[in-house]
Amino acid sequence: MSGAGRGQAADPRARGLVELAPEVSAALASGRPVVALESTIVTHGMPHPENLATAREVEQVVRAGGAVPATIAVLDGRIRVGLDDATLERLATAREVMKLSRADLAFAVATGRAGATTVAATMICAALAGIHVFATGGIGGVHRGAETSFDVSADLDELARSPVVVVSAGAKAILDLPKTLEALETRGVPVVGFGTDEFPAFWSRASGLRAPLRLDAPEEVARLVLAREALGLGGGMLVANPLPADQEIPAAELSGPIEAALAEAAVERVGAKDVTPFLLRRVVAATAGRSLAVNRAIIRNNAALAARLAVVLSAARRS
Ligand code: PSU
Ligand code: MN
Repeated sequence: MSGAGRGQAADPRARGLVELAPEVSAALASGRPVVALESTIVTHGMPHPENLATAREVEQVVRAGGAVPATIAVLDGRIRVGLDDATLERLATAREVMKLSRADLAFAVATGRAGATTVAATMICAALAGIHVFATGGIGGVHRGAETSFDVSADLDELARSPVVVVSAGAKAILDLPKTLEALETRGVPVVGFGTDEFPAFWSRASGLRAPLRLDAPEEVARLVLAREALGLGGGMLVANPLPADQEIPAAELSGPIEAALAEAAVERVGAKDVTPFLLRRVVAATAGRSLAVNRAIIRNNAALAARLAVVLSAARRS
């Protein structure tokens, strides 16, 4: 375990810039399970008030699974790991919150701007704090048309770099999923279908693509994490966790809304960081909110698995 002291980050250089909530700090100091949670879902991925409700319920799910939740954001010049309810509410209702990745995490710290962490930035902060398991909805990936736009999420490079297990429902069908899997393989990121042979497409269980690896129990995932550590391979991995069949939206029902959203994004010349939030908003509108309800179910489902994994992993490390 990291040996992080009370209120201090695991990496001594980050002291003073990373503030751990007392509960998170105490759990890490005694090797108890902690699950990191991102905040871009809250600020850019969902409308108010569903964003705040989701942020709260996801923390509850982690607690019910026996782990301590640590939602991460940048506020007042510091990386905050573990937010109290008032701070969560502040974030969920704030305007002008930056969407932070590796490129601009330090900018928000240096300027005192409020920032929400994407998968990439959450991985960096979790690793700094000594947290090894992180639950999100879906990771960013290779966008359709990336061969001309070069739009590839920094989440993929971060998965290759920061030693954190990310539990996600695969990646969204708004992306180019075959290219996303290719990019992960090139970067040496293990992609494990959890209880499935197929790589899930976020709202849908089916993508038509095989998950490169498959495991069926949290204990097996923990063994993989420990084997990677023992071999010194570095970097993180992706656990692709599909929704239960009775909760998904079948892929065929989403292709229309997704195509329409992509066409609109092209007409409006949406670019850079705005692409993912724009597409998500358009799909929510085109499905009359159904995709939003399913998005919430996905995050809960991933938080539950992440908690199980964190519990097993912390027990394994202590034995
Ligand atoms: N998937 C979602 N909701 C989101 C995101 C992904 O269901 O809000 C966010 C995550 O924070 C992810 C980011 O890391 O979008 C990827 O953005 P980009 O494509 O700009 O790298
Ligand atoms: Mn991008």
